[in-house]
Amino acid sequence: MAAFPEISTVQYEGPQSDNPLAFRWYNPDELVEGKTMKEHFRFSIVYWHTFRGTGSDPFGPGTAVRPWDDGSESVENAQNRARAAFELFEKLQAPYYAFHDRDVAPEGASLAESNANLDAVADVLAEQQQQTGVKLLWGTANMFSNPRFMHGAATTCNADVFAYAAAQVKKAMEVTHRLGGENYVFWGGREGYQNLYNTDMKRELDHLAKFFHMAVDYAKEIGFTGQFLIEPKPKEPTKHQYDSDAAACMNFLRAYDLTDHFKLNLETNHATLAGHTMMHEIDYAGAQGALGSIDANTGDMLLGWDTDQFATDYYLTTQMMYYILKHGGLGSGGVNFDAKVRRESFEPIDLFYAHVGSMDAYAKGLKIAAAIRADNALEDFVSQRYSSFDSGIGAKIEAGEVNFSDLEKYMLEKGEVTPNVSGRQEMLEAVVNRYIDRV
Ligand code: XLS
Ligand code: NI
Ligand code: NI
Repeated sequence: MAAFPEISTVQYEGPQSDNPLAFRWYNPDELVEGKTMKEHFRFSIVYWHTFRGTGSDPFGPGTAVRPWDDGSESVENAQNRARAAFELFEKLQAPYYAFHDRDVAPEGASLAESNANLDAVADVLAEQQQQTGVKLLWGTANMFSNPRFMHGAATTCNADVFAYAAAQVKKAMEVTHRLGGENYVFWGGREGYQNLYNTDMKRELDHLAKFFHMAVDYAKEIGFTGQFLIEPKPKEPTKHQYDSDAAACMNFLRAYDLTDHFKLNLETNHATLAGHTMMHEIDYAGAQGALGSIDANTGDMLLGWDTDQFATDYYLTTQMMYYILKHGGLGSGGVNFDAKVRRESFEPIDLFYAHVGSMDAYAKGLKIAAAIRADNALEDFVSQRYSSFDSGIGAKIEAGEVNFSDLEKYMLEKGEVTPNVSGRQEMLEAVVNRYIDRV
């Protein structure tokens, strides 16, 4: 029985369409900078919000109506849910999906039972992937919901919990590998602390690095060649998360000799929680050769938490796509909708409106970004702005040919600096508007 009987596969109808269940901008086969939109985005739907989210909040229970789900924690219900999920992935023309182990299959009374449940649901996932051609962007392990992880997983104070987490990741990696997952993600749900009085931060960071090295070793052992990704987030649920932003992650990876094995999975709402723009995070990761994938969502600037909303703002999607293009794209990553419908949007069809609207916003953002790039409308300005480093003393500084004494001598002779060039921020902001108008 179909889970979404009233919905047929969403099609591209073009910008003039008034149909909220049609794409106006996302045209999978359309070429942008020599690649199809499908290849640029590698859109992915998340299992947790879309199929396990109920709309509950601290003030009330779930509101979501999900007729295909009997609400039980049985393996059978999990398998039926998987079938409904693939129907949605297919109808949205999403080529990928992503899951946590505990979203797809119920946790059992023991580790052995949980593993068996996961295998039983993975059978259906494999069968559905086969039938629909939808692929796994990444898998991950939920090591933050169960009370055993209250002090963290790899950064816990309890060695048994560390061992449990290792066993859980081992299994999640095996299932991800079995399903052909192209990446494996670590988001450190409770890898952080609430209060330093009770915390040995150095020891926790050392343990986290040990854990990641064990994951790298195990990938080799089983022949998993997918990309490992760390997902930065500065807070929530803990007050201080260790993987707070792209820069902190890179510093950690470098300090513990892990940069060859990990890239970053950047999330828009996490960037804003860290006090950054998403384009900042993308450009920083890209500059470090570590742009892996993105969790596409947005926060609400009037609320201070991870609201995980679907992004529809063209400025945001333009900025993101501009810097993704600048760094050569997302490689084995994708645009993964780590986003949930609002509690009031409780009907199944809202899941479609949400994804269609945001896929379109990214598609339009891509086209705007490509148009800006085609004219070098920002790039020319930026290279001109730094042109004093192209020749003369600037070129010598970049080439490492001069030291402090040389520069002192140069300046004593010259006496004063050549006047600065204007930053022209206001003009450039209007330039971006011009391209938003035109596309
Ligand atoms: C939570 C994270 C989480 C990860 C996967 O804020 O975004 O959903 O993406 O564990
Ligand atoms: Ni995320
Ligand atoms: Ni998040």
